[in-house]
Amino acid sequence: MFEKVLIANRGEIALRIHRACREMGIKTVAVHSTADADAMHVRLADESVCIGPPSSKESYLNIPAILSAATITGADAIHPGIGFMSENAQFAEMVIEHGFAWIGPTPEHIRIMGDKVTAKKTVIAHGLPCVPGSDGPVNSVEEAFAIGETAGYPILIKAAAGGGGKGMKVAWSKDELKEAYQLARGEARAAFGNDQVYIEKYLANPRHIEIQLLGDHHGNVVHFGERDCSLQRRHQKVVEEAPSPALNAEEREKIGALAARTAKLIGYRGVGTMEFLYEDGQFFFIEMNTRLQIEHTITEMITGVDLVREQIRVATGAPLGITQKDIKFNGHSIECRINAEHPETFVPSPGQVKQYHAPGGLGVRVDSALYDGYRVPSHYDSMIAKLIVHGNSRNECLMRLRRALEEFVIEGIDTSIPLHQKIISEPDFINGDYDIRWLEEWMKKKL
Ligand code: MV4
Repeated sequence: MFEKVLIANRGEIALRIHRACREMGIKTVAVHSTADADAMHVRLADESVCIGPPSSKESYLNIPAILSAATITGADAIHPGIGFMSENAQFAEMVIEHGFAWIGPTPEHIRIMGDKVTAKKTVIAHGLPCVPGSDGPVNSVEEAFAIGETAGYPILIKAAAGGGGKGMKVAWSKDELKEAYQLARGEARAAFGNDQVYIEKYLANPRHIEIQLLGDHHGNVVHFGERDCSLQRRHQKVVEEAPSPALNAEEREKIGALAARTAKLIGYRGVGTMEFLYEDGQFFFIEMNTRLQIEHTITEMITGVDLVREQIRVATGAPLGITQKDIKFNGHSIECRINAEHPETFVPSPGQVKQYHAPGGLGVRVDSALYDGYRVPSHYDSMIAKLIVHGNSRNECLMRLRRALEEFVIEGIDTSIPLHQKIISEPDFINGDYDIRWLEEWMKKKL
C-alpha cells in the first residue's frame, strides 16, 4: 500500500480523497495556491506545499511545481482529483516517468477517450451502441452533406476534442449544414487547437445516463449501476440521482453489463464512467470520462462502496476485492451541487462565509471544504458543497432532501440552495419526469 499520497487538487474533492487516504492509513500531501493558504484541504493534510499564485494555470495546472512537491515530500503516488490534471495524459505519463504511482487509468486510455472519435470507434468495435452518424472524422462539407442524406436531419456536428458541449452545432436541415459545419470547426479550433469534427443524428429529448465502472490491473471490471445526470444547465450538472427513475431493472442490468464488458475488453483500469444518451428505451454511448466524478457520491450511497478507496487500492496493483455479484443496490440517492452564485442570475458570489451550518442526521452527507469565516476565492470553480441524501425509497430520499436543504445555513454569500428548493418542489422532478432540456426550459418559465 502507498504510504504517502499527494493530492493535486483543492476544495471538497481534495477533502474527499484525503478522507479515503486517512481511513487507509495513508499520509497525505496537500498542494495549494497562495489564494488557498487557509483552505480546509491544506489544514487537514499531513503536509502541504505552496505551488504558485492564485491563477490555476500557475498553480493547480503547474506540472513542474506539482512534481517538485511530490519529490520533496517523498510521496509514493499522485491523485489528480477531478478537473485540473485529471484527464491530462501527458501529465499522467510524467508522473509515472518520475517514479510516482498515478492514481488513474493508463495514459493511453486517457488519450483514447479524450479524442471522442477514437473513443467511439473503440467502443463500437466491442459492440456498444452509439448514435448513428459518421464513422470517423468529417473532413469536408461535402462529406457532411453525405452523412446528412443517410442519417436524416437534424444532425449534430461535434468536436473530436470536445465534451462539455463546446464546438457543438445543430443543423436542422441541409440549408443550415454548411454554416453549422464551419462554425463548429471554428469553435473547435479556438477552444482546443484541433478542428476535427464528427457528426451524429441529433437526439431531441434524451436523458443523460452514465455507468460507474471500476477495473483493476488484472483484467477485472465491475459496474456500479447508473446515475441520471439529466438535470443540468449549460452543461453543468445541477442535481444527480441514482438509480435513474427512467430505467427498469432489466435495462439497468443490460447497460451496466454491456459497459463493464466493453471496459474489460479494452483493458480499462481505475474508476471511469461511460456516458450514454437514453431516448425511447434505447441507449447510445457518447463519451467516457477517465476519472473520478463529482457525483460518484450517490453511487457510494446506494452501494455502500467507498469508490475512492477502491480507486487507490487498484492503483497499487491490488486485484479488485469485489465481484459483480457482491455489488448490491440499496435505496435511492440524490445529490444537489451547491454553488457560490446567485440562485436566479447565476452570477458568481465569492466572499466570506459568515455563518456555516451543515445539515445532518440519518441518510444525510455533506461533502464540502467550507467552514465558518472561510473566504470563497474568486479564482476557481463556484461549487462549494455537495448535499447528498440517501433514502430507502425515492420518496423518502426526496422528503429527506427537502428537510436537509431547509437546515443548510451558508450566510454571507449567495448560494444555489434556494434554486434547489424550487427544483425539488416541481411535480416533474417529483415524478422523475425530466430530460436534459428540462431545467433550462423550466428556468425560462419559472425563474
Ligand atoms: C448529443 C445531444 C443530442 N444528440 N448528441 C452535450 C455535451 C456532450 N457531452 C454531448 N452532448 C450532447 N450530445 C446527440 N447525438 C445532446 C447533448 C447535450 C447534452 C448531453 C448530456 C447532458 C446534457 C446535455 C445538454 C445539452 C446537449
